[in-house]
Amino acid sequence: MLPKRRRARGACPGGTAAASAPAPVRFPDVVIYLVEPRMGRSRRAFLTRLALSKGFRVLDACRWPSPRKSPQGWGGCPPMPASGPRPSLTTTPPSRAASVLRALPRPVTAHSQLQGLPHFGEHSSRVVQELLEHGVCEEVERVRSSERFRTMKLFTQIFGVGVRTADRWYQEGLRTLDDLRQQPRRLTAQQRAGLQHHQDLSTPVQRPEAEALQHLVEAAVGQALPGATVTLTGGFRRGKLLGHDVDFLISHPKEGREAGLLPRVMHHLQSQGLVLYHQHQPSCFGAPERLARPSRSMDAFERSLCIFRLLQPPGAALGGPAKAGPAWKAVRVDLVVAPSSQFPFALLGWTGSELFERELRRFSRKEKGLWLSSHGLFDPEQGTFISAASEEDIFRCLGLRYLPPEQRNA
Ligand code: DCP
Ligand code: MG
Repeated sequence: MLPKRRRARGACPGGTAAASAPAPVRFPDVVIYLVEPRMGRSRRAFLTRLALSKGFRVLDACRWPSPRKSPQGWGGCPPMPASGPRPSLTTTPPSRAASVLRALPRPVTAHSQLQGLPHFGEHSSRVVQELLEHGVCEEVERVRSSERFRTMKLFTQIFGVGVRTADRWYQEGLRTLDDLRQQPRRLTAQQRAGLQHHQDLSTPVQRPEAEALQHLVEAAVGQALPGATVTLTGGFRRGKLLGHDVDFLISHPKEGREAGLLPRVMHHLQSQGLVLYHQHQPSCFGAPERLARPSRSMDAFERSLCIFRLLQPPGAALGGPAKAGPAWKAVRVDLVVAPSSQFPFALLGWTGSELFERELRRFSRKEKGLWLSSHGLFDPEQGTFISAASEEDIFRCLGLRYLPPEQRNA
């Protein structure tokens, strides 16, 4: 047995057997989950290899996803409006079990399908049973209709409002958007913009809209610096049809050429009247190893958090054909700039999903002793970064089979 760290580095770039091309899928209707929570990595890798070699599909070589943090606990406020394909159970069961449900490839239609799934205790099972039998669960409905849940949900959907701010406002007795509008001085510029365009911003962005925005951003970036690249990331890269915003990663193949690019891009976009609001955040690179720290929740890339004014095609007004609706729609857009050496890590990090990233980083840290972030893969024992030229390379470095973006919708 090699010590943990040598084995981890030995996995790159050749990869382990688990990373080599799997045999053709012979049983497409069968998915194998390795659910033993304390299974060692060698045993899991062995079982994964075995299943793949026999032609089975294995959902994920990582562990089961852990729940999203929610200060409200069971029935707490979802951080983002739900969109995209989901299990047919649309209410919120207890949170660890909810993560498992979200990771299933198919809707749950019978209670027996829960057998053997982790984190399904007596309580979660009862909730699911009630939902399957009656279509509703009394406990879920009680939470969903509670004043606190509804207020937290309303407030956290506003651009620039997180759970802590929403909670503070709730404690102070604020309940409605009008309550907030009456107190503009306590709002940040971002929150004011969020409130101003709240109706549009709480309408999901559709894929054609994301593609139209991609063309606009590409044109502006091309004008500002020929050769610079624009990549659609976030949920739309994972194949989602709807999103709460549109995320782009901007880079240039030659390291350093991206410096100073974003303000020029914003200038081009603004001069065409496409920007309703934007907040520029310069990069905040400190000591390199600090960027890789597992505790870091946010990366240090330069970015612009924007609200775009997206012209709507004729007849596509939100108000419907009978009404003279707005000819444009406000859409949230994030533009993030990454130097080319960090691009594969930034792409992986910004493709998400958030839960997938969290689990991948946890796997990297716990199983490989390496710190993964949107900036790189850091070996804390050696004090060095492990370079990678692509997302595939990063998966190989971690000894994992490559998962295309569409399979990262945890
Ligand atoms: N991300 C990040 N740092 C941030 C914001 C996001 O690393 N400050 C990552 C986490 C997400 C991905 O980027 O996985 C995209 O973030 P979004 O919040 O836009 O989430 P999605 O695009 O996955 O979903 P949605 O459809 O709601 O936009
Ligand atoms: Mg997004």
